Amino acid sequence: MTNSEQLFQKAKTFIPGGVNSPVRAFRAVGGNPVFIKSAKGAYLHDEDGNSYIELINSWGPMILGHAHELVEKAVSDAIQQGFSFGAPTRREVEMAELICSMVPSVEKVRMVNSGTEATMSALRVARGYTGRDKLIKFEGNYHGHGDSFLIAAGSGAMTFGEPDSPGVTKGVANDTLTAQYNNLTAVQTLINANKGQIACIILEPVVGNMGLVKPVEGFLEGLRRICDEEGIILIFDEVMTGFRLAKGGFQERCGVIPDMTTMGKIIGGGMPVGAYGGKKEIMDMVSPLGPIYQAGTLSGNPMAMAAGLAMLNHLNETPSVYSRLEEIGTTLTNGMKANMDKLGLKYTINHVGSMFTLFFTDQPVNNFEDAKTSDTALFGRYFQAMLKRGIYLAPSQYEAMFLSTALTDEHIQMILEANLESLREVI
Ligand code: KE4
Repeated sequence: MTNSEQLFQKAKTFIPGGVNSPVRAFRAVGGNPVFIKSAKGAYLHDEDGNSYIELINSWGPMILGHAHELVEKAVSDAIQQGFSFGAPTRREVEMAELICSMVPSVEKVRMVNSGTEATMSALRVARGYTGRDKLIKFEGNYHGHGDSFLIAAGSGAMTFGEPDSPGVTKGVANDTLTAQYNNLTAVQTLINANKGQIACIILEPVVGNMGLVKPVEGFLEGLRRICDEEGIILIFDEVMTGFRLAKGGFQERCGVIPDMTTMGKIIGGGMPVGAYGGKKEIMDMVSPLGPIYQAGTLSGNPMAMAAGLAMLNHLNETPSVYSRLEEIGTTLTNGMKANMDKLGLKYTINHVGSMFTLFFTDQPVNNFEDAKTSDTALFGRYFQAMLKRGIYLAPSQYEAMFLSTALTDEHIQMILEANLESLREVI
């Protein structure tokens, strides 16, 4: 047995499924997960001495590559001053001011410890602000594991959602309505059937969690119009896209400004950080200023703030990061298209900036139904073939790849060579 196999065997004795987050168990692609010992730049190094050029970057945070010296220095300096105080600190003020200056929709912001905490809190604030109970989310969008978001679509506008996990109650499911992504008619139908009862609409403005799916022309603008007409809070869940697709998130790129934004991943520079923010009149409802309660022992933790500030300040001051990421994304996806065309394969590649997904389907992918036409068994074989060649992809067809500026032109060529060889092996 390899060291990873031995570790996985032992992990399953003490941790459910042997992992602390389900997707890491490789169940969607088969085989056993490799256990990572260290990472630097564009590489992961596992417990058996194998190295991988990686395209997950901790599911987004490592946009500058692993263990970037800027972040490393910030954390090592911060450690000298103590680890956690549970009291207000200078860095939290600097972080809040920086986020408000970078993200167009954010006038006030509250730090939390994960994307899940951010979306749970934003939902509570939207409900408290509007006095309404229901929310609309979209199939194929993931907003963390809060009960209100673990809801499968109901069969029609009048039928409410169904719990998507044991432990989520019918009562919770009754307040969650689900629509098809990119379908404004479906949204309007739900609103008409639940007039005056909907607190918020929450979505990923570019979806990463069904594989990458882009908003079609007019979709985001339509949601903005509908929310204005109906007094509904529009929440962009930019936990993935925030600070990645532009320094101000996708809202900076598309020009549609939500009422609230949830953030995570990059914001912590690799440390556990989330945040939610939005219009001052909404955020002023949050305790201790307002009546809506939300709290956290480690929120705004000084070491995490140091890591996040180092990363966000660099992104804010270095526009060339985003032009380089666009260049890497375009070169990589064009190269993969050329490889697939050379082999006469049917595929769809959806790409925005430093995020993309290669779908093994012959049709466009604009919603979850489309995504589910993909050949997930073929994706699993492709994933293993790429891993064998030292390329670490997201272990599911329904995830996006996340690029970093640590990828060189040589890395891109190595990935494309592995892509062609792997496709030849598995088709
Ligand atoms: P966390 O609680 O995992 O920090 O964030 C939840 C979350 C919220 N919103 C969006 C748009 C997200 O993508 C996420 C988490 N993303 C997943 C990747 N599909 C994290 C990976 C995992 O679950 O292990």
